[in-house]
Amino acid sequence: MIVKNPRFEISAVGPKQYPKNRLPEIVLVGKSNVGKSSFINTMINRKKLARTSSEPRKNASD
Ligand SMILES: Nc1nc2c(ncn2[C@@H]2O[C@H](COP(=O)(O)OP(=O)(O)OP(=O)(O)O)[C@@H](O)[C@H]2O)c(=O)[nH]1
Ligand SMILES: [Mg+2]
Repeated sequence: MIVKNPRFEISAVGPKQYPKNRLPEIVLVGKSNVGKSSFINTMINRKKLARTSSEPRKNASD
C-alpha cells in the first residue's frame, strides 16, 4: 500500500467535528496499548505521526 502525504486531521469527539470530505474511512479498534498507533505508523511509513508510548492513552493530539 502506498500512502502519499499522510496528515493528522482531527481528534473528533462528536459528529459535528467529523471530516466532511467523502473519502473512504477505516475503523481501527483495540484495547489500550495494544499497538494501534504503531500499526498506523507502519501502514503510512512514518515513525511518529501517530504518537506511541509504553504508557496507555498517548494519542496524536496529546
Ligand atoms: N512487542 C511488540 N510491541 C509492540 C508492537 N506494536 C506496538 N508495540 C509497543 O506497544 C506499545 C504501545 O503501542 P501503541 O502503538 O502506542 O499502542 P496504542 O494501541 O496506540 O495505545 P493507546 O493509544 O494507549 O490506546 C509501544 O511501546 C509499542 O512500541 C508489536 O507488534 N510488538
Ligand atoms: Mg495510540
